[in-house]
Amino acid sequence: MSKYSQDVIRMLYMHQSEYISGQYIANQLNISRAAVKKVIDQLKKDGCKIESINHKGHQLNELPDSWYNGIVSYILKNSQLASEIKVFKSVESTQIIAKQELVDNNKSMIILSDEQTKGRGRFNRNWASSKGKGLWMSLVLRPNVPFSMIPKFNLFVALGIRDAIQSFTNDKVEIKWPNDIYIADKKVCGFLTEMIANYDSIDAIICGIGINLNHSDSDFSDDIKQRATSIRLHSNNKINRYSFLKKLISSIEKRYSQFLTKPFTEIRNEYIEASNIWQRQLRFTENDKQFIGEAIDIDNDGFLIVRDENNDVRRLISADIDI
Ligand code: BT5
Repeated sequence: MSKYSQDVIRMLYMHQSEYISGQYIANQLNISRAAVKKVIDQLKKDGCKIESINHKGHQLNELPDSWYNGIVSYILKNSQLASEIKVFKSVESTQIIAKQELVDNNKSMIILSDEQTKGRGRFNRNWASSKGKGLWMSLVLRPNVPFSMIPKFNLFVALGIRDAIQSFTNDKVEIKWPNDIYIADKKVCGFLTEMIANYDSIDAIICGIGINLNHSDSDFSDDIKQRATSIRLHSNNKINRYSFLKKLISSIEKRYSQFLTKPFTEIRNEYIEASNIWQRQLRFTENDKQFIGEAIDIDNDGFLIVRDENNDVRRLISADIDI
C-alpha cells in the first residue's frame, strides 16, 4: 500500500456524508492528483466501497471488515488510554506482538489485527479469531501499582467490556466471573490479563480481548458452535467495527481510571448485578481439580465465594466455571 493510503482513507472517513475532490485530497497531502487516484484505486481493490464521480469527487460508502490505522488513530485521537496504536492484517497473536513491542520503552499501546492464526485463550487454549469477523486486540497498560492488584484490574475491565457490548444490543450482556462475557448463556467475549513484573512493581499489563462482532452461527467451528455467539446475532444491524472500538476504548478508559483510584467495593454491586453465575449449579475447575457448587457472593476483595457439594465454603481468586 502507498504511504498515503492511511491519510486518504482517513480523509474519506471524515467526509463520509459528502464527495471530496481528488484535487482537495491532493492539496491537503501535497501530492499530485494522479497519486491520489492511484491510492484510491488501491483502496477499492482492497475492498473499500468508494464511489467516484467525474467532477464531483469520491465518497466512502462502506469500509471492508478490516482495520485501517488512519481511521483508528483518528477515532481514538482523544483517548488517553494508549499512546501508540498498531494495526495488522494477520498475526499469530496480538499478545505476542504486544510482548515484543513493550520491551525497552514505557509506552501504552493498542494492538489490533484483522485475523489471528494462533489466537490464545487462558492456559494456552485456542481462541478462534477468524478474519474480519471480530475484534482481536491487546492493550498494553502501564499502571504504577503492585502486582497484587491484577485480579482487581480484571474485575474493572470486565465491566468496561460489558458496558461497551451492552450499548450494541438490547439483550442482557453478562459477566461470567472472572474472564468471560456472555449473551443468552453463550460466550461473546473472552479476555485474559498477563503482566510483566519485577519484584515490587508491574512493568506492563497486557490485556488480550477477543470479541465476536459479526459472526453468523455458521462462522463458528463445530467445537464451539453450541457455546459461542456474536454481538451481530443479538442485534438487528451489522456491527460497525470502528464505532464499536471507539465505545470499547472509552468504556475501558472509564473503568481503568476507576481501577486506579477506587476500591473494588465501588463497583461490587454493579458487578454482582451483571454476573450470570448466581442461583445455578456450576462446575468449577481450580488447579486441575473439579467440584460442583454454587456461587454465593463476591467479597470486597473480588474473591468468589462458593459453597461446594459438601457444604464447605471456598474463596476463589480464579477458576474455570462451566455453566
Ligand atoms: C479466553 O480464554 O476466553 C481469553 C481469550 C482471549 C483472546 C484474545 S484475542 C486478542 C488476544 N490475543 C490472543 O492471542 N488472545 C487474546 P479461555 O477462558 O481459556 O477460553 C478459551 C475457550 O473459549 C476455548 O477453549 C473455546 O472453548 C472457547 N472459544 C475459543 N474461541 C472462541 C470464540 N471466538 N468465541 C467464543 N468462544 C471461543
